Amino acid sequence: MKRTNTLIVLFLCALGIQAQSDYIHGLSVWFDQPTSLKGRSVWYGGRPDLWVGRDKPEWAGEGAYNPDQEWESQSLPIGNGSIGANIMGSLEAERITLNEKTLWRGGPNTEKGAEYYWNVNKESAHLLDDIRQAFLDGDDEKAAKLTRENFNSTASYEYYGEKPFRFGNFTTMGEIYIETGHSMVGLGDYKRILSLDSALAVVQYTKDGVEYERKSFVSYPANVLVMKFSANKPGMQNLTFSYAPNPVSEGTFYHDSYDGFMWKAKLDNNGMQHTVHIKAVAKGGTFKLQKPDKIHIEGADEVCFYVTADTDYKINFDPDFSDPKAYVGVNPDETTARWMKNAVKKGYDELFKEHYADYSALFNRVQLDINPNVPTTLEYPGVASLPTPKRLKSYRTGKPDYGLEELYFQFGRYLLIASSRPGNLPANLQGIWHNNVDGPWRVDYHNNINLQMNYWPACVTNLSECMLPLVDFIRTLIKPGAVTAKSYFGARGWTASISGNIFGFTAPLISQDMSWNFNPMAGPWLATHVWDYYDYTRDEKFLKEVGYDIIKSSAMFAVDYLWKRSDGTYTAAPSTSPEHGPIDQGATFVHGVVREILLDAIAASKVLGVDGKLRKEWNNVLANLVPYCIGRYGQLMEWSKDIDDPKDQHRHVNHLYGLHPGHTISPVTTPELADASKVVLVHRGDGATGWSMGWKLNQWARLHDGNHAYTLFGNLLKNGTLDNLWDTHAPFQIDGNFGGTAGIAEMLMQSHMGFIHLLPALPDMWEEGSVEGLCAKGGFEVDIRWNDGKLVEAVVKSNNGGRCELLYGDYKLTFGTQKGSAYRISTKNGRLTSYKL
Ligand code: FUC
Repeated sequence: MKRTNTLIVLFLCALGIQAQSDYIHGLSVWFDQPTSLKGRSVWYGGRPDLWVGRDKPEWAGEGAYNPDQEWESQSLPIGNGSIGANIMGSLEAERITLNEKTLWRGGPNTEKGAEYYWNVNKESAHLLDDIRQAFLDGDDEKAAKLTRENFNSTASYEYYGEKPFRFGNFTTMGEIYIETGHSMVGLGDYKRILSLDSALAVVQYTKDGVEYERKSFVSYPANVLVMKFSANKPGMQNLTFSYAPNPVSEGTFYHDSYDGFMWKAKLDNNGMQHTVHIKAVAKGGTFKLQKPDKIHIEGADEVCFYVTADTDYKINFDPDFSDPKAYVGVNPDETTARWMKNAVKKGYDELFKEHYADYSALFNRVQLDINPNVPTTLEYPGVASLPTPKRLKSYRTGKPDYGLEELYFQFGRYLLIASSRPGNLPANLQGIWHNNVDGPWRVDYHNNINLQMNYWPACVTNLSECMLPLVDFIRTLIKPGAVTAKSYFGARGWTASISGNIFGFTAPLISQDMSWNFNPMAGPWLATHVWDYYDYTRDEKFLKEVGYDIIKSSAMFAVDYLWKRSDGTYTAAPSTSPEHGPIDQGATFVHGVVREILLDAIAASKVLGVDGKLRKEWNNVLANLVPYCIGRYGQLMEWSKDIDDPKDQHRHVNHLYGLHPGHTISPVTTPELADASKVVLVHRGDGATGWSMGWKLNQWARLHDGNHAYTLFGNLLKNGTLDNLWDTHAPFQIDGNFGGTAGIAEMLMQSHMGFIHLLPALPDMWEEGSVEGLCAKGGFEVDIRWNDGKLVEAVVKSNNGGRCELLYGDYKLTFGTQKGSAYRISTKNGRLTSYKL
């Protein structure tokens, strides 16, 4: 985005001024066509005719297809990490899907109680010797059979697999309708805009000569969804507000006079209490129709609706396995009443001011400007003023649009702020947004790439506090995960498996398909993020009080899980490469994760000066771990045998874990392994589902091949992105958005190898540009400006003091820094120089 536009928008937003064109010319995702209301009854897989008013849809919406296609591709997502909403912007009625992050079915409070819920792991550890002996005997089929039959659990992943459904699923908080009485006749100038500059959704149109506007945002400080309906003429608001609850919740409407109501309910399967509190405040006009579930206003000048929602869910790091209420906390009537009182007292303007201050303090930390001076004739003329779907369409035909690329990068940051804020759970498979009773993969926490990918952009794009919900989530896994670690592997520490819920579920699922269901590296992989958080922030207090125990116990698990062979070497047996291939006696992916967590644990123990003896053990395992191998095609081998197929284009590129997200393969330190990784990426091709392209983009960037990384980024935008810029697998999955944003940062700056690498993978197409505010490991913030594909200057701000090592091309520079000081870096007389500012 061109900076002048940003400034205008920020200035106008700060003043609370409404200026239609400024929203679309800022960083915005926008549409010029209203959506229909046809997806309104989505709860029976889009078949409202199946609704008979009593049978409850336990299952609706599955696989790659969301029955409400408009919701998926045309809606505008807003959120504050707790409350999520999608603004549909239909004309006759504003339709808003509502979510609260903790509204989940399943858990220990289901019908058969806590002990049943937790009694899910199988005691299989004693079989490891037999499995390993089978590998020694060359009987891989026996090893596979024993693994298949014993390393699953008793928990179904589908509601129809068991009653009660223990694993559960993320579920909708219902839908809001605000009928306007408008028809499409006489409609003009329609726009539905998501302004990333202010985290505000705006719907504008003219009708019979009157300009109408709806503005919506979800405030993090006030925990409320705020919607304002206005027009440029008084008395034009004739609105009927209604709310349709989640059909699997059972409850009662309570009305508050004419202008508000509450829905107090419990989920059918686990009794989770939840409350939605709604209030309307009008300027002028009259409230009519005293109904418990409706608000009707006639002839108002302006109406503000406030909606707040909560559940009784309580995060618990130390659940009592006999207590069905281990995750039950405060009555949501109390919290929502408090939030509502505060919201109404403050009113729209003050709430927006507070929201804007909170949001922009995070969002504005990073600026990206690509080819700001490119002659517009090189870009598609006028592209910047097209609605987003048309921009995407033009981009798909190969026409450059650097503004769209910047927008995609910033959209990932926007989504993270909207779906992951301290005090609530991490972003799930769809962030915080889902429109159905149940959904693909239970809209869960998927631990074999997806949840991890969600957090790749957090620290590097200067949003480290958005990572804290992930750390809290990991803490929920430790106690139950210790049982899982012991049952299946006789191991110390803890681990998780493929799928997580919000009730500490760490076991594998019932399936015997080990390719996905055998995933003991879930725990260690998650724990590497805890070290990353420390490494970026250098928050030693965090490491000491929270982080270290997680990292240490994961490293202990990893060591115990490995098979120590008689020659003293360690290998992962049994193991799998997620979602792909056989049960193996040394999947490269597992070794990659083990290396990473052991290196993290060694570094962490050194920082804190503790656990010297353990550190020795970790170093010894690292030294004796089966090495990475290069196979017959020159490829990095995925399994212990050289069975890779060069035609295999599987979406998971697990064996390159050490290249990315890990750091044990790099063109700088292990050039042969980097070359072998490149062979794998060439074999896998440049296509795939959304998140997979996002992953390969990061991996090409780590190979310092900017042009190839750019190809993957282009393919992600062209083939893995919906009109509203949401990533699609299909269906919508948010991981690809986050992977994409992280990948762009990786193209511009990397810091995983112990030094800050400036412009490591700059594509030729990005001739000129600048990025400000990226974060590097070691506690640095980095601004970079380049021209003609070359570094002009960089500014490194040291937030923590200490030595700074830099690499740019063949130039290296090391210098001491003072906490709080900034240094200008430039190339002069054939070398890199630093100058304290
Ligand atoms: C991983 C992927 C699937 C899907 C699921 C949610 O297991 O392999 O394709 O994205 O997560």
